[in-house]
Amino acid sequence: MRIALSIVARVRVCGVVAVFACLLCALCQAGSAKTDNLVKNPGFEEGKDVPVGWTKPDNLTVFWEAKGGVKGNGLRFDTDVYRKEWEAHKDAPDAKVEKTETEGTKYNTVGGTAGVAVYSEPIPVEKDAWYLFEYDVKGPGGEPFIFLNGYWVATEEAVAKSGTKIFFKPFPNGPSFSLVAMGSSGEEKRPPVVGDYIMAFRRRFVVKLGEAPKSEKGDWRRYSGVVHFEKRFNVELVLLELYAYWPPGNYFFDNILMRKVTEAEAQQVLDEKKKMGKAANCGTRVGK
Ligand SMILES: [Ca+2]
Repeated sequence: MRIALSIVARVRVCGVVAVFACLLCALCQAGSAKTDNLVKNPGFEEGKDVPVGWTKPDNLTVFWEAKGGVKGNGLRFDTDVYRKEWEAHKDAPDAKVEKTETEGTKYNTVGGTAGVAVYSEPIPVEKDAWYLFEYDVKGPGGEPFIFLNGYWVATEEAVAKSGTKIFFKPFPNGPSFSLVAMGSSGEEKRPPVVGDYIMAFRRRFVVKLGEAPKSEKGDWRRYSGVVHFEKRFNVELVLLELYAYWPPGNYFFDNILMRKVTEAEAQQVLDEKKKMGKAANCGTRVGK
């Protein structure tokens, strides 16, 4: 509401200036206001040994790197690691490990199988609200993405009706969240208990790096998209899942944004993407 009001105020102040341009400028300013971003530590700058607000890097496939971002720190995903080595490392995550250089088809790498994922801390959302998502990503090609996983909390009634599900704990001592498939780490198959989070919504925000112009290969790109949590999904909170897989290589993430917007603002983003057509698939080049 605060954003909507501020836009109205700015439009009024702008007076004779074209209302549309004014609205855009208000949107930009709203987007840069730190407090609007619901993502904790969105640029990976905070933390001592691990980045605050994100699952712990395993230092084999996920690295928290100084200068790994568009600005300052970022996350680097190395999907060019043999799956076997990754599996072994999951059982002893604190042991130091050096990857073996891979060769051949690379279908037996993490990039060719499970992929690499990092999760945000749970972010509460409002029902029937619209949200804007943006992030920066860089990589050798392929289609890295952010999964938006929406959940509701299991009540006694829901537990009684529910069958066995796959659960995992992204953060030690935190609640369990259901998954659609095995694949990350520490999953268990069991019936839900009260307080578990049950997945009710899943949306991918993909950047098709392979479709970027050749002259821009390897550059950072920024994705923008919107989502509407319709009441029927009953989403109470979301986990953002940063994900990369094929082709095997190094992918980088930075500047993750999630912020509540009005339906009109969301529509503006959708219209802009429609205008861009297929070019929107690979996001926009950062700094352009
Ligand atoms: Ca950063």
